[in-house]
Amino acid sequence: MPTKYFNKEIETMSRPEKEALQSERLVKIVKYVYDNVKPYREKMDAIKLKPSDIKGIGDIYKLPYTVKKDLRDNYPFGMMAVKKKDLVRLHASSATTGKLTVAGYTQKDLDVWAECGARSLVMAGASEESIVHIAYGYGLFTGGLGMHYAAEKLGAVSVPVSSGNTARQIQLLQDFGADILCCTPSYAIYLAEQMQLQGIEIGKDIKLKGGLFGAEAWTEEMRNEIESRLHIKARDIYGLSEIAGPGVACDCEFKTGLHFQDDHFYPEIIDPDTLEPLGYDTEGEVVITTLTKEGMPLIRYRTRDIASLSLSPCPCGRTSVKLNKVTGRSDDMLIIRGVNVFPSQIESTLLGFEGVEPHYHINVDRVNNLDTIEIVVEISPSVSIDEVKTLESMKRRLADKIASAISVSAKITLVAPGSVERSEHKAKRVTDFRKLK
Ligand code: DLL
Repeated sequence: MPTKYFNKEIETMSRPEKEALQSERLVKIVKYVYDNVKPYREKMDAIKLKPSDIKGIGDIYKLPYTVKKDLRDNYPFGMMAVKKKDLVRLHASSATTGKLTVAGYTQKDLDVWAECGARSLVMAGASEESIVHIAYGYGLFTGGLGMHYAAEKLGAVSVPVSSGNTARQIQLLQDFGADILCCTPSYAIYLAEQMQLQGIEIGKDIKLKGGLFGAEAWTEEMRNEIESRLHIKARDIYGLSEIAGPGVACDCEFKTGLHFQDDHFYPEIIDPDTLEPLGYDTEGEVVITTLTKEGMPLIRYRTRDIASLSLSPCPCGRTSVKLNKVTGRSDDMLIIRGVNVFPSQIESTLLGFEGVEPHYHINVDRVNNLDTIEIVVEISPSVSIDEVKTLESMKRRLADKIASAISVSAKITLVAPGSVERSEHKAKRVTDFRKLK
């Protein structure tokens, strides 16, 4: 069957044409951020770089990097290039401190994002005939609304179920007969398991054909599991709220890497320690420049994701640069059931909680295909380890506090003073038992 595209002209554009387009857009966006975003003007002035020094995509390395701290220091609106009246939506994700990382979008930004999502849906086999079951969370997280508008842009039917309530998800999948599923890969496996437990005949009662899975790192083995359990083709979709949600890159049926929507988002790979740009096929930190964004354009944004880029041709005919599966992060951010969690958020909650000490260890695991997080924390010497009632109440209150800080429920294990291993060097606070490589 010939490959289908959402936007054939762009998706199969020759590399020289694409580079000319990227050059033209980079020159424009650099002038735009210099004129409209004070932190960028300051960064460029500091290194005596004028917008006119950027003559094409080959000059991108001259530009300064942007990091999450820049967003935090300018929270909430200091990085926006437009007035509030021109923004139409805000999204946000966790940051290392209590503050969220905020992203603002204009209507044009949302249109571009929906277009990239629609290109991804087509890669998963969707068409305007499709029913797209969206089990990513709706809200500040970009998963739900991102895929929602993508499905509508394609002209498909979106089913905005959001996350949770698995029994209802399964019921609706049967009743509405969705052919495309969007959720985290771990939830896809969980859904399959629950369907099997209920004796549902996948393939007969469930009509799914394809799915777009992302928001967390996953392996080829996991892809095989999802494909065989749900009888579908599983595609990997990548994105981040600061740039755009799902749809920044996505893989096609040939699985040669995730096609980067590089007419709108320009990727680079750098060495996270020396910050030197690395070439193709070398793993390093993914850095992205938004080429067309109006609301919150970002120049050379350090994503902290570890992956490599490739220019090898894909039999599907798409010509974009490809992102090889993200294998990890260059910071300590954990992704638990698709939710970004920084250990520092847990630490500040523990520090503000009476009766426990800042000696803790975080265990992350995957049980029955769902991520779990356990926080082992020492009680203060003033609390008696024998007072079961007091400990139970502490555990409950702490669990509530942690859940509201990180948006994921955690198991709390209270231990006697002195039992968490001390370190003379950098404390190793997290053990991740999930096998992702
Ligand atoms: O996770 C956007 C998204 C929603 C992508 C739904 C795909 C599907 P954030 O919450 O800002 O946005 O988290 C972004 O999640 O920097 C990666 O570390 C990780 N991530 C996202 N997609 C993938 C993927 C959304 N396909 C952070 N593989 C990113 C590996 C992923 N990691």
